[in-house]
Parts: sequence; structure tokens; C-alpha cells
Amino acid sequence: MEYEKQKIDEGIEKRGLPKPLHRMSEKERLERRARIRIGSEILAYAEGFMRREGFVQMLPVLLSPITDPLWPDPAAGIYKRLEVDIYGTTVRTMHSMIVHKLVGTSMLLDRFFVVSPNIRLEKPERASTGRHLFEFSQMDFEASGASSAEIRSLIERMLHGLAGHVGSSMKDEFSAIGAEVPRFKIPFSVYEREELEKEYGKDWEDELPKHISEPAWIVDLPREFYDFEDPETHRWDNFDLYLPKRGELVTGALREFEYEKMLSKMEGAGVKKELYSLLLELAKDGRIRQSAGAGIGMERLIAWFTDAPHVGDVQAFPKVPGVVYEL
Ligand code: ASN
Repeated sequence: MEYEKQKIDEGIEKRGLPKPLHRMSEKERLERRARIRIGSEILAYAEGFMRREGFVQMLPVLLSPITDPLWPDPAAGIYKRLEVDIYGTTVRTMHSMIVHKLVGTSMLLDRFFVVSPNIRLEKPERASTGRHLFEFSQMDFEASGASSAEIRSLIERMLHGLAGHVGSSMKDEFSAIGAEVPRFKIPFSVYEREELEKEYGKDWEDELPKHISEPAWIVDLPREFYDFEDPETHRWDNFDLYLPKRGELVTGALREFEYEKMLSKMEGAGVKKELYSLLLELAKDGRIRQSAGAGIGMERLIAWFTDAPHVGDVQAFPKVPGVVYEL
């Protein structure tokens, strides 16, 4: 146990991974504290913004028989899916509340958001990417009857407002970490995924962040069954937001709501349709309404704003893939 601990500490030091609180110098702790304070202000502003836009805040779901398959998604790198038996039923840790969002906007509230903790056991080799965690929170929201363009505009306005607010209210914290609030103009540029593939090849996701100086939208990304795909053109009505140097911050889309389409996409991708039988049944009965929504990675957002080397540097208790800290 002692040996294990020492190995972890050395690994953290050598690879420049976020340190646990009890291993930090006073200066490092000051910086962590400033980042957490800025993060708290970012959360408060983002929640207030969503409420002003007519979204109701709900509390998160952590265990459920149904969660996001995270498949097929070229960006997925799950090393293990966590399943546990409770009361004789298998439940999964929340990958994302996407299915809950589809059912929630159909039956409960037209617009809602959740600051949603997600557990995704990313591959250990993702420890040093600086942008992966095995526990993180996304601001996950959905709006019935909305379009992708409306959701993108809402996110642009939120980020713009956030930069103005945090920049003026958190001056001491920014000087403690020697960082400045990022500057950017809205609306952001929009890139077609196909164009990026032509320009940068298959690894465009790693290349693009090196070539942009402001956040940019990427549209038309083939991925999970719940994002809308035009049956004729096979164009996907979805998007990601990429940050300079850091990569993906937001994922979102217009959603599928029709039974046949969801079913055939699941079958085509080899997703176990039995796991989604409730959603399929509701869709078959015409009880799923079309919506659009997105998720904003909160640690990534805070890390971007506070110029943190690793997303774990904005967590009080870091959750870096492959490293199990004591707290
Ligand atoms: N939250 C994302 C969305 O709304 C889905 C995800 O996190 N995989 O599209």
C-alpha cells in the first residue's frame, strides 16, 4: 500500500498531473483555490443565464439502467463500463443524461438543465491529454422544439456574458494565477467536418485546436443514434465547439424522435437495443417530441477560463484517468 502510494505520487510529479491537496505547496494551493473560486462564479453565472433563458434547473441522476451508449463516437475512449446490481436490477453509472433529457423534454418540462456529474472510465493513457477525467460535470440541457442554431447561439451568448462577468468580478483570483479571461468574438466560425477531414486527415480533432485562435463550431459529425441524421443526405444536424489548443468543450444536436430511425441506427451501430427498449417504446407510441440540446464540459470551461494545464487542476479532488487519488 505504501509502495503503491509512492508510485502514484512519483507518477503524478513526473507526468505533471494535478496534485492532491495534501501534496501541494502553499503557492500551488493558492492557485488551486483561485481556480475553484473562479469556477464557483462561472457555475453561478451559467446557472443564472440558463434560468433567464427559461430553463428549469433539475437535480442530476447518477445511477440508471439506461445511460448514453457513447457509441459509435470517434472521440469515445471508454476502458470499462461500470455496471452494478441493485435491488436485483443492473444499473449503470451515468455517462450522460441524454435519454433522460429526451424523455424529460417530452413529458415534463419544455426546457431544463442539469449540472450533471458523469462517470466515464476513460483509458489510462488519457491521463496526460490535459482534457480527460473519469469523473466530470457537464451543464447538460435540452429544449423542446428548438433548432441546433438556437442552441449554438445560446451557448455563444452564455460564454460571451461569462467572460465579461468573470473578468470584472474575479480580478484578484486571475492575478493570483497570472491568467487573463480569454478574449473572443461571437458568433464563432462554423467548420464542416468533411472539410476538416480533407484538410487535416482523420486526426482533425487533434490538429484543429493547433490552428484556431478563437472557439469554432464543427458541424455534421457522425455519432450516436440520438443525434439527428438526414435520411437522404446522411448529413448530421449536430455540432461540437472546439477551443484553441484545448479541443472539444461542447457537444450538442437536434435529436432523433422517430422509432424507425432510432431503431435502425442502433442496429447499424451494434448498440444493444434491449437497453433502450423504454425509449423505443415511447417513440413508437409517438410520445417523444423532437428537441435540441447540448452539454458543456464544466471542468473544461473552467480550465479554459483559468488557463489550467490540466482539467484536473480545477477539481478540488482530481479524477485523472488511470490514477486513483486517496480522496
Ligand atoms: N450532453 C451531450 C448532448 O447533449 C451528450 C454527451 O454528453 N455525450 O448531446
